[in-house]
Amino acid sequence: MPHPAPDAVFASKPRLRWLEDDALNGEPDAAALDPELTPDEAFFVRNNGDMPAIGAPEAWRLEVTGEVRQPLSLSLTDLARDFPVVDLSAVLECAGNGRAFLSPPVSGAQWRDGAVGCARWTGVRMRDVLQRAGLTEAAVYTAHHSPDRSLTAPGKPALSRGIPIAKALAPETLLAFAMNGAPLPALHGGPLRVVVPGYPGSAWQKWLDRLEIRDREHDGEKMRGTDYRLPVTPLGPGEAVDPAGFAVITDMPVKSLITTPAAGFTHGSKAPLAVAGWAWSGATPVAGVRVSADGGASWTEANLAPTGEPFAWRRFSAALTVTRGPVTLVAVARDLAGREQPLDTAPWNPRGYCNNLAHRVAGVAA
Ligand SMILES: Nc1nc2c(c(=O)[nH]1)N[C@H]1C(S)=C(S)[C@@H](COP(=O)(O)O)O[C@H]1N2
Ligand SMILES: [Mo]
Repeated sequence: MPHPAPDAVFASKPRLRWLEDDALNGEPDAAALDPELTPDEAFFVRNNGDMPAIGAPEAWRLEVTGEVRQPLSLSLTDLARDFPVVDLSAVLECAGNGRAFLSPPVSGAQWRDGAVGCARWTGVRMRDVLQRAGLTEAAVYTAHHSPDRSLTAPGKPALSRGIPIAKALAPETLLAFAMNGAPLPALHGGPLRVVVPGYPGSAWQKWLDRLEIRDREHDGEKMRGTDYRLPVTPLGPGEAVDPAGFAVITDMPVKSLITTPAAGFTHGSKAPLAVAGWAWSGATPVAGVRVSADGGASWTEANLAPTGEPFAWRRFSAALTVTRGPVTLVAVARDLAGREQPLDTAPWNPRGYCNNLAHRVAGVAA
């Protein structure tokens, strides 16, 4: 596992399991995601390339270029002084979360359930910065640039993604410099990253040093071919892959995670078993969650916390009667459009994105 991170990096993330990968990629167990705001020590890390050398935050500049009337060059102090500073809670999930459960297997980082977290993000609205710069008539898409470099193609950017201009102007899209009330850690893109609630993690560019506005869909690193794209009409394993039939992922599916009890639990009393976790989705809000303690043979509608912030995850909970012996807990969330998590079969696509297969947790009732 030859990633080059110093010991202090690993020490700062005691809850992560590190993936077999040249880049630094780690995820926690589901049980570590039980707090409403995921603590830094349990927040997954996904790097496509190297960890860039970041100098003093005071020296950081954000350039705003491309289809704007007035290019800008802003320090972090300028950002916080010239624009309203806002806070919001939002789920950040890697599009590849759950890839390890696909059958047949798909190459790429073998995430299980943990490439997701919910944090409080503080920053300024991308919209406010773009309004200051003034968009030209031609502006249709953003392009996010950062100094991290590919580990396989020396000198090339590791990742340069973008979003449609309408999402760039949405009130929830931020340029964030703090996470859970602390300065944004370097592992999470400090000193400045993009926050795009509802979009896959790939859109949340870390170490943002240039925000470019383009007159067409961005074609930067990992925006092309099948990268972070889904086939418009479903493709089965072994079917011919034509990237022309793929579209950029701009929404995340409804999903849930059981965070209590932990996998391998023993429930030693006659009392009902307390089951709880989180439900989230992209643009379409969560409508409800049902849970089962017998692997899906019978179901109970869970209590769902009232809608709070639109892109934060919502607590579900239930007290389930269990019979002695092995217990398999299952949770299935659904959204307001009536879409439900698949119960048995992970949705397959050539790159293994957006797997929202129902989460199962096994234990024993003694
Ligand atoms: N500059 C840069 N930004 C990036 C990435 C990257 O490799 N480089 N990875 C993206 C992907 S694929 C994800 S899922 C999220 C992960 O954010 P995290 O490491 O803070 O959890 O960052 C995104 N932003
Ligand atoms: Mo990702």
